[in-house]
Amino acid sequence: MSTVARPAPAATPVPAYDVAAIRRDFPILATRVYGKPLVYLDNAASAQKPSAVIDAERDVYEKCYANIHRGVHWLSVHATDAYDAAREKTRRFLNAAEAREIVFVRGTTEAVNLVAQTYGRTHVGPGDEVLITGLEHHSNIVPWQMLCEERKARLAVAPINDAGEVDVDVFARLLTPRTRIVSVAHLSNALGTVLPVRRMAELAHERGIPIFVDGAQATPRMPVDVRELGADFYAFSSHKTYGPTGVGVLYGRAELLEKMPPYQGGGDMIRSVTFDKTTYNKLPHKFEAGTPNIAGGIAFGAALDYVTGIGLERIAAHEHDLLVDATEKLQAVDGLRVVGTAREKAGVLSFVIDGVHPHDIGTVLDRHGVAIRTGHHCAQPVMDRYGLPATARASFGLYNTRDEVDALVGAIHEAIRMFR
Ligand code: 7TS
Repeated sequence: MSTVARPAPAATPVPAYDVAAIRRDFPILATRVYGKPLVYLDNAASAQKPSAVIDAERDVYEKCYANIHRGVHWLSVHATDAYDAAREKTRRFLNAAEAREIVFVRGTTEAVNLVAQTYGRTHVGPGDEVLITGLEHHSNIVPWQMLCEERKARLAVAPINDAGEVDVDVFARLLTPRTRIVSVAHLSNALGTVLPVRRMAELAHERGIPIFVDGAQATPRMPVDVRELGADFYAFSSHKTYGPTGVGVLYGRAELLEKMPPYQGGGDMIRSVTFDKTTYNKLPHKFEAGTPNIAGGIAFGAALDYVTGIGLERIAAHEHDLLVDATEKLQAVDGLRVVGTAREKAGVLSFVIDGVHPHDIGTVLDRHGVAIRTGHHCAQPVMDRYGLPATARASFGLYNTRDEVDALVGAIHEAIRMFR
């Protein structure tokens, strides 16, 4: 029985999704693993990079590399312009109101820590509550837990049902007069559930509570409009969105960022320094101490150009097609159970097989060139919810094909044959 609805036919014709041409943009996809073509289905962990991104990073070092925001010389001015252009591309990508609302960080993890340590420490006190959900990645649990421990506050958790969905009514009941901030995933990395973030934001805002959205899995797979969603904070990682590692984004509404204390002290985040007193730089620089990942940031801009060039709507439709196809084929495998059957689901497919440990599935699949992730996916509470130590997880990217779904299914049959 399939749990993922087939997409409705598009109202207006769109150009065909040329996955073969897209694949040629990714040099690594030509790799052979143990003599077999690579089938890369670990995109939720990190996505591969198109030549446009690889070339952009090389171009920085070959043509316009210098430190930014400090030089009067030609190279520094050019590097600064390119870095600032990446910030503007990010603003457009999220439909943020202003570029100063885009803070560059190392990744989603750092963005959560930044907000927990700045907004959190100034707003959360003894007896207060931080509300998350039962399907968060560790990076959207532990920073809040650390904050709650320090501030003697309580971490409240909106539970998930058997399908892996958060019941919005239960969520609403957990918003109390003591709730100071809500932090939720947009798309679960362990189950693929898409959360009703817009509705959750409305409910939080009705009570004057801000909402942080962990968009690490969403930005590669669906269009995101932070203003339409009503997100006060939104975080994502370049490396999952086809860009380089070591770059990430924290979007924050200017009004909130203005009032928050800095995160780290150092160069670039200051206006003036004396031994008596330091005043801080304007947004977003107040939150960007030290030399950032300059080349990575510029190449991240190229990654945003790449995915928006294809179109997030079309990427979403393509991955939905793969998810439907894979779900149908996997559910037909004897003894295989899909974990996470939410009505709203995208790009991520977790499963277990009777009598075969997920790690053994992963190892046999690897021998067939099929790369998936096995384990707890840095979401141990999700595994606990289902009473599982681990799952096997296939996660799709914009370059995956139905043939690769078939390779996945074929390799799973091999694993079952070997271990049963
Ligand atoms: N939030 C979610 C929902 C994630 O999936 C991840 C990484 C993070 C936060 C952390 O992102 P980072 O870029 O700061 O590391 N998820 C995974 C995964 O599913 N497999 O490996 C990393």
